[in-house]
Amino acid sequence: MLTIHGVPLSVHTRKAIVTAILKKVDYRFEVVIPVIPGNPPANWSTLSPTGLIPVLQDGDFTLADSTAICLYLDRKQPAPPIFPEDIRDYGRVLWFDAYAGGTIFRHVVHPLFVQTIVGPNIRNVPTDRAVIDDVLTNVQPKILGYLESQIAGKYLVGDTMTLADIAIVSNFIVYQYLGFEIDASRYPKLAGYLREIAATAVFQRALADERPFVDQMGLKRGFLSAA
Ligand SMILES: N[C@@H](CCC(=O)N[C@@H](CS)C(=O)NCC(=O)O)C(=O)O
Repeated sequence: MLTIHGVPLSVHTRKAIVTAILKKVDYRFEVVIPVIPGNPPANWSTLSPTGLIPVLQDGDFTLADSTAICLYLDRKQPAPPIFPEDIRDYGRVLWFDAYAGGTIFRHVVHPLFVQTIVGPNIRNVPTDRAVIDDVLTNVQPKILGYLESQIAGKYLVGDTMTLADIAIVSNFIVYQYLGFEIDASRYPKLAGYLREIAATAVFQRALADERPFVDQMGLKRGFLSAA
């Protein structure tokens, strides 16, 4: 059986978990919380050269990157695929995955997470409201506007769930856990898309499994009742 190390509510860990659930790959979960000093196991730097989560172990084989893990799972259990056949759609899925990690996470979700959770609750550093305001006012509108322009159906690319949906929606789950909301009057397609993907059976199963962590951390789950 595979082992996924990470925190179920982390953006990148959820990518691995949702992909495993979608493909009905059996896995066990090991909780590793890198932001809590002393939490990672002694061999963590061997498992994760960057120190980040998630990490996948399949027997004596180890992978430490969510996209690498999802691609590995896609080969290990090809059905259902998380990449479309069409070459351009394939390229677009890779693009959205890169955009999710390199832009949405890096410039929106990560700074909001650090300012609302890691700083005040773990590192004893007060929230810097100016950072949050800058993300919401100057950074986020371009990203949300772009996504709004890309949504034409239930899924971002093609007519089945792909890594694009898994990666993008995973970011906005955390965004909403933190109490931030997508303005549905300004971004109606994006708001509807996020609701629909969160309501799929695979996401519902992943979200149910992470609920104890969400409750323990006092995060917001109200947005999921609409899903
Ligand atoms: N490119 C990596 C990014 C992983 C990443 O940023 N993980 C975050 C959690 S979502 C993490 O480990 N943060 C802990 C830290 O920054 O110390 C991937 O896709 O797996």
